Amino acid sequence: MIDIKEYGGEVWVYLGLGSNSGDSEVTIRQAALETGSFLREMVLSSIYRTLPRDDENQPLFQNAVCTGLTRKSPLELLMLVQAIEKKHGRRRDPHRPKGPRTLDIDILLYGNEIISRENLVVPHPRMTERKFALVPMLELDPLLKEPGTGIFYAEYARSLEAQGIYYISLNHYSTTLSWEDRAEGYGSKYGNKRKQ
Ligand code: PH2
Ligand code: MG
Ligand code: MG
Repeated sequence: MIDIKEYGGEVWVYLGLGSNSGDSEVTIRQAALETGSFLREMVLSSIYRTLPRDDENQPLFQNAVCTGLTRKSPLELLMLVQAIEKKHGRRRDPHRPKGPRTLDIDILLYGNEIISRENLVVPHPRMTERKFALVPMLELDPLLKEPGTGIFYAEYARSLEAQGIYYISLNHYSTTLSWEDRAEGYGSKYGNKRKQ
């Protein structure tokens, strides 16, 4: 099968964006626009509100995924996304590696390549257990498969438990119903707890 995604020496990449400090939505939209300088035909998914994972005692996140075509090498791409993180004032508490951040950009996929270096592992090693990465990514391409295994990412997403992923981009919707109210409709264990 011809992989049109690598046509012309360009590679499709998927970047995960996350923020839970400052004006997260503005930061994510701005950061995605900036990736447009090295991602041709950049497309940004909807932005989702998501319950924090790993380090759970921190504000809600906003997460999205962007994709596009690049000629940059994986390590060049890493440096470019780190420069965007830095530009948005990324500060991290060294004692809380998974704590609050103004902007986190992770390389989820670099074409079909499997990369394992000290500072860069692709596909992102935890993406198959994180709906905050899978759901926005699958919005951009529901048929994406895991490099190497060929397993559909949709299959991983389907088998995961509810993780509190809330769609928020429909602005008219948010004015009539707060996300907390909709969270109850989602049927997650968090809905009622957060209402009081
Ligand atoms: N990032 C983390 C840890 N936990 N939780 C959510 N919901 N979204 C994130 O982007 C996130 C997280 C470490 O990078
Ligand atoms: Mg991350
Ligand atoms: Mg990161």
